[in-house]
Amino acid sequence: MKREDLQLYFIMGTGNVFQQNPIHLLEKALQAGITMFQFREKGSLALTGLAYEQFARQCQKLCQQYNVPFIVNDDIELALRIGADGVHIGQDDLDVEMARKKIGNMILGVSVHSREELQTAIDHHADYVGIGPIFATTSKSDAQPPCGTNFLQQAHHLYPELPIVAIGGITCTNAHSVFQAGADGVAVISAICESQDIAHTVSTFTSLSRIKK
Ligand code: 3NM
Repeated sequence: MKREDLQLYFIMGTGNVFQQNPIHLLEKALQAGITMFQFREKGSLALTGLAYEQFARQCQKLCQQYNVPFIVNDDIELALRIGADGVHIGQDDLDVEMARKKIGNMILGVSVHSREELQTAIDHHADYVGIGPIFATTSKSDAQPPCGTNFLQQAHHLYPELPIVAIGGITCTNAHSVFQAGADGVAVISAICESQDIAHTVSTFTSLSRIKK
C-alpha cells in the first residue's frame, strides 16, 4: 500500500448509517475523495450470512471502481474469500503473526495502544498501525478511554517510516492536532456518516493533511 492511502480512511457498516442507503453513502464518500475504506459490520443488528457477504461484495465493487483499497475488519476468512485488498485487526482478534501468515502479502493493519503492541505489529510486518481512540467516540462500544496524541507522537518519532492512522472521535475541527502529531491520516466513522455535506467534509479533512496528493 501507499502511505498516502491512509489520508482519509472511511470505516462503515450498516449499524453506522441511519436514514439512508449505506451503499449510496459509500458512493458519495468515494466520489468526494476518501482514500481507503474499511468494511466493519458489527453490533447486534449486523448483517449475517449471505446478506453480510453480499453487502461486503457491493462495497468492494464500488471501491474497485474508484481505485480505493478495500479492507475488511477482523474477518480474515471473508477477506480471503472475496479477495479484499487487506485486513484490519485489533488486539482482541487473531494475533498479528497468525494474521500475517494467513493473508500472505495482503495489506495488514493493526490497532495498537502501547510500545509493546507497536513492536509486535512491526515485527510481523504490519503495513500500517491504527492508534486510538484519540478522542472520545460513541462508534465503538468497547473502545478504550481516549488517549490523546502523546502515544501517536511517540510512535511517529520512534518509527518515522511506519504508516500511522489516527482513530476515534476525529472531526474536521480536531483533525489538525493528529496530523501535527505525525499521523499520515485519519480514520473516521461518524464524521462522514453523520455529515450533512460529505463533499465538504472530505475536502476539509484532506486540506488539513500533510500529504498533498
Ligand atoms: N476503533 P468515530 S475507535 C472503529 O480506538 C474504532 O481502535 C477505535 O469512530 C480504536 O470516528 C473507533 O465515529 C470508532 O469516532 C471510530
